[in-house]
Amino acid sequence: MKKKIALIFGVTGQDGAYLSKFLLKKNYIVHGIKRRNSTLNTYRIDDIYSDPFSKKKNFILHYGDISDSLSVFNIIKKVKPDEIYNLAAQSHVAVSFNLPEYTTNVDALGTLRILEAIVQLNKKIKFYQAGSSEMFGKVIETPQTEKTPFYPRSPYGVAKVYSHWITVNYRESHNLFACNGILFNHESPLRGETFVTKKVVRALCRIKQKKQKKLFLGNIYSKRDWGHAADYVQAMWKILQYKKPEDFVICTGKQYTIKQFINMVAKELKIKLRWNGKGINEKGIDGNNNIIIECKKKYLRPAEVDTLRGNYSKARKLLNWKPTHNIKSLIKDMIEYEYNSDS
Ligand code: NAP
Ligand code: F7E
Repeated sequence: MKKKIALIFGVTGQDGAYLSKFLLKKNYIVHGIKRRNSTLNTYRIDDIYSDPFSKKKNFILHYGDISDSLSVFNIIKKVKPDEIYNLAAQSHVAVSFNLPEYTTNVDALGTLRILEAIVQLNKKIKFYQAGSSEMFGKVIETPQTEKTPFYPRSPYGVAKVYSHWITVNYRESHNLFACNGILFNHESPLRGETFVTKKVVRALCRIKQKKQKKLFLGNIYSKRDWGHAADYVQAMWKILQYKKPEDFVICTGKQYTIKQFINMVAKELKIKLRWNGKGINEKGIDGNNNIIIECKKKYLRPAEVDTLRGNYSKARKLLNWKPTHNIKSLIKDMIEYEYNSDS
């Protein structure tokens, strides 16, 4: 049987790496788009990189950029994929306040560029759009489902709402197999170092190993529904294998504050941690009375998403998907990786 071909925009990111490995196991030929960078940015996928001169390549990288229509069009034309996964994004919410125009170009118009290329080249290509729980923002109801109205709170969230609706619009007006995954926060050892879970795990591991003295954070009272990226990329694939194109919420249904997450990491690392003070003056103190955690205004956002908790009933029922990891196994996985890395 002919192998299926997948094309991943955002292949060098956390989800791109997990999805590539998942699809290769499913016997796909995987193509990915990487950006030109002054330093190497493929560390998450170096272990699956094929020799570019080998005849049996099953993982192939192309230079491209989702802000460049021509490169998007030409790569899709050349690769002739069966499935496209759009994971490419300026994905940092706080950064989107500093780079609103750039974030909109990549996270909103980038999606349009792919959809338009699909319409021009081959309407049979299936399309997955990486939607986000950030679209729910200042939540209208809890838990959030596929029917919950959006109320984004950042340029990132607003751009993702555009991508959500343009995907729905192309599905309805051009009859595309185009789907939105509305994914809640998902983490892993490969998470970018400036997202809060990775920042906390990495810093507390380094503090435990006496390589670092302090961790600086922002608002530790927001609540998130955190899952594991390995589970969530499986959902992306399942969404594209469903009999018709639909949108799905993917989450765990459980939520914790950042402070609870920190306490769980500290407990796992056997760091005695107590808290003192309130608000921005709250501090985390270890068993030797050293202040190891401080909150700084610099890390507060102009508008915060205070609480997110999803309901994945639709995915469970129609896709037979459920998370296999819980917060404890996620933390263990992240700590183990940190301890085995030499930075
Ligand atoms: P990530 O680690 O930040 O990866 C983003 C990827 O997009 C990287 O490969 C990045 O390339 C690429 N990219 C950025 N700008 C690009 C451009 N102009 N052209 C081409 N590629 C570009 O994000 P992630 O956590 O894997 O998330 C994957 C997707 O899911 C993103 O769209 C994100 O917004 C969305 N999402 C994530 C979560 C989550 O909790 N992780 C939840 C919901 C939705 P470089 O490596 O060169 O930077
Ligand atoms: O922040 C608070 C921060 O940056 C989580 C992206 O993958 O998930 C991610 O967006 C919470 C926020 O993730 C720090 O204010 C406190 O309330 O880890 P985060 P995010 O903003 O939820 C969604 C679903 C996406 O789609 C995004 O692409 O933690 N927080 N102190 C902090 N956050 C960071 N980054 N750094 C801190 O020092």
